[in-house]
Amino acid sequence: MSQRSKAHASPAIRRFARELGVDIAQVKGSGEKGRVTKDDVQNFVKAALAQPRGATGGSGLQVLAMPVVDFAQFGAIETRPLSRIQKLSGANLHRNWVSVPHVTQFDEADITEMEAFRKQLNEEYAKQGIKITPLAFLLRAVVEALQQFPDFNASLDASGENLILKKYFHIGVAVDTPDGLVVPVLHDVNQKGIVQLARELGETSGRARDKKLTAAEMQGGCFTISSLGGIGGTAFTPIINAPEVAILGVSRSSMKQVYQDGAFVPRLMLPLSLSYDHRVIDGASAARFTVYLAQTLADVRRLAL
Ligand code: CAO
Repeated sequence: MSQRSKAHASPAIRRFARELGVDIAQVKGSGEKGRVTKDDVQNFVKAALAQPRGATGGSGLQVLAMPVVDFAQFGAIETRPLSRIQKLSGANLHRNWVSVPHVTQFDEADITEMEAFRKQLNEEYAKQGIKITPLAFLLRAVVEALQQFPDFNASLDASGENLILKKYFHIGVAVDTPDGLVVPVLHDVNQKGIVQLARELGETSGRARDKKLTAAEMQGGCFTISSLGGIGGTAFTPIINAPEVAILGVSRSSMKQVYQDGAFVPRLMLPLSLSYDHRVIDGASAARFTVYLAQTLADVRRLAL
């Protein structure tokens, strides 16, 4: 006799259990002669949901439940709700972190010449109120690299079996605002020069901080740049803005002794941290991408080509 037929339950209760994905044979009946009632099925589901998940295999992500701690027992506390942006971006970041196999490739670009040129441009355009930061150069250089390595300008389709290669170059830029992180998208970066990009960057990040971005301004990105260079740090591991397949983290440039032509020379080095989706991009491609990007930044004349 099968387990299923052993359980005493009416057809309606069996159907109810089936709808909830409950194996009725596992439910202990509290009714007459051990009959399974609706309450028994509901209690079974409640108990299953309340159970801490162990590493029991299966396809789902099964982790221990987070302990509930009364922090007040250890000292004074204050409770502050997360902002709307934090809740929204937190859910996306969590999904991306657990569902995309991330690897981060680190490199450094020699931006000594680029900085000299940037400072010169900055002086020239200050009168027009345009501030040219390294990010404007990075946007252009990233597009050069995306054109050279099209797999980075792509997304997996819903089946996960095809790569959709994009022929447009819209780049998201992570902007830190008092309410949390937002990622406006600069469109058609391949068609814009450094000065125009600097202007757009200033306007867009200002609008982001004033909470004036529209939903459309945050859509359509192919690749994201997260620059913490204005703040500090030497490297970090950014989370991919899926379904994009890579993100570039930029840290603060610093003067370093670099061995060149038989001597140590002081050079301004910019740290790059490229996180990529290892289902789509392999390590060798990521290393080639960052090497190419660093070469492009080292010789910004290439951007004019
Ligand atoms: N190395 C050294 N200096 C740098 C630099 C770098 N990599 N990048 C920027 N700077 C300098 C700029 O030149 C500027 O210098 P001056 O004030 O002397 O001219 C200063 O740092 C401040 O730059 P900025 O931050 O105003 O401008 P930006 O174009 O570099 O960045 C923006 C704009 C909007 C991206 C930035 O303000 C921001 O919000 N960054 C945070 C992004 C973030 O939070 N990422 C994390 C995501 S993961 O959680």
